[in-house]
Amino acid sequence: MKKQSLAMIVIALLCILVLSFGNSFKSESEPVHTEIATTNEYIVVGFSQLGAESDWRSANTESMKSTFTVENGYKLILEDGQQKQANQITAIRTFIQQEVDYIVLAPVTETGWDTVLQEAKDAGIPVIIVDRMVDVSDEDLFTCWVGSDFELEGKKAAEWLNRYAKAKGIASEELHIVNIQGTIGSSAQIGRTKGLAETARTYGWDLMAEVAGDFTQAKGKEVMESLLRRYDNINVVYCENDNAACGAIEAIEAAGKRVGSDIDKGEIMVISFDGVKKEAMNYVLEDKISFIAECNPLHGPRVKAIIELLKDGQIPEKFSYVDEQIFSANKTVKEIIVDGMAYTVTLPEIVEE
Ligand code: GYE
Repeated sequence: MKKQSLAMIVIALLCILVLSFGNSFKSESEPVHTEIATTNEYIVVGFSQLGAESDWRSANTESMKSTFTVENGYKLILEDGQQKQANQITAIRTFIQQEVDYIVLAPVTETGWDTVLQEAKDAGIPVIIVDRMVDVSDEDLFTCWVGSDFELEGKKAAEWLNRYAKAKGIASEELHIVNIQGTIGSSAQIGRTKGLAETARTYGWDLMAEVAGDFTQAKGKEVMESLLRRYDNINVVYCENDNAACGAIEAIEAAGKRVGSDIDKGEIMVISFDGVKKEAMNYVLEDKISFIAECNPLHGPRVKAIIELLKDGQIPEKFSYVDEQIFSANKTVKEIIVDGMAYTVTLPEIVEE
């Protein structure tokens, strides 16, 4: 009897041993288990990009893609909102269902985010806003924001124009300006429009029209064509990004007019933003675009640094602004001062692709 029960215990122990070995072999060889194990090793980032309207946007998407790679320990889920807020809201809801670790949002316009951001907050997922801002009732609805000071960019462009006109002896009321705006309601549009409008008011410039150009080349061209039909005295075109500027230049040249800084000799001056599109940078070197206020799209590493802080349990700055330069090939103005800060005019650096 004693011998029998001892044998049974030994057999039982052997069974347990074999089973547990079997299991550990299984978890190494079965693909399902391996996948679950490896997914947990990555930080999953859901990025709702607003669209693909410009060269700036493409560079921004690329920066995120090349930063949040598997080699860097990330799994990036990228959703293109195609310029529609509704698509971006759907993307965020999907990220919540997928239980991503972080949500990154580049919002198309500022308002209308409260509900979906509350949903992300309730799910305990940090939301990092990038590029444009959100205008929400409670800033605790997002973790932090990183991007550019768009109003400052606008003020830089307007102040450069002021200095240029003064140096050339062009009277304020002789500046007949049209503004080809970006996507209406986006931070980049709101800030750049404000920067120009306020400076125009201060100096008494003739700001004749503000028309939406959607940050695209096609719309920039179309809007410029109609502005040229409406006004025969335009001498400054303020374009809220490089793509719209390139479109406007097409329209101006097609109408048989010349672009350039010599507005006292009948040229139409083009002012722009970004400094990303190669064609626009070359136009600066040719003085077809007189001035560009830089807007830096390379936010990938900045967002990664924020995620690393959060991972370590640290609190990132709520708002981080990127330092930016000003570009012109015209030698009339060498430096401008805006909000007490000096900015030196430089030539854009053209990086070969
Ligand atoms: O200037 C424009 C883009 O929000 C800063 O959006 C961004 C703007 C950028 O389409 O080219």
